[in-house]
Amino acid sequence: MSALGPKKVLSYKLVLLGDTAVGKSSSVERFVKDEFFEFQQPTIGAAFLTKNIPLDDCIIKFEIWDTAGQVFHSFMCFCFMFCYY
Ligand SMILES: Nc1nc2c(ncn2[C@@H]2O[C@H](COP(=O)(O)OP(=O)(O)OP(=O)(O)O)[C@@H](O)[C@H]2O)c(=O)[nH]1
Ligand SMILES: [Mg+2]
Repeated sequence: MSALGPKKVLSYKLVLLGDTAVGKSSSVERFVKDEFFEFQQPTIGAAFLTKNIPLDDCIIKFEIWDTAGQVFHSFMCFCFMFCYY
C-alpha cells in the first residue's frame, strides 16, 4: 500500500499457443521465475501462472495460460478454458 492508498491493479490475461517444443513453457518460466530447465517436460493440458510487476503507482498483473502444443492436449485445454470463462 502506498501513502496515497492501495495501488491500482491492471490485469492482463495471456494465452500462449504454438507447436510443441518451441519453448512456450521455458519462456513463461523465465518470465515468471527467472529459471530455465534444459529438459523441460511437455505441458499436459495447460499450466496457469501469475506474475505481478510494480510500475509507478500501479501493479501490472499477468495471468498466463501456457497451453500444450500437442494437438490432443491443446484441444482439451480449450474445452477447459471455454468452460472456465
Ligand atoms: N537452447 C535452448 N533450448 C530451449 C530454449 N527454449 C526452450 N528450449 C528447450 O526446448 C525444449 C522444449 O521447450 P518447452 O518450453 O517445453 O516447449 P513448449 O513449447 O512448452 O512445448 P509443449 O509443452 O510440448 O507445447 C526444452 O528441452 C527446453 O529446454 C532456448 O531458448 N534455448
Ligand atoms: Mg510447455
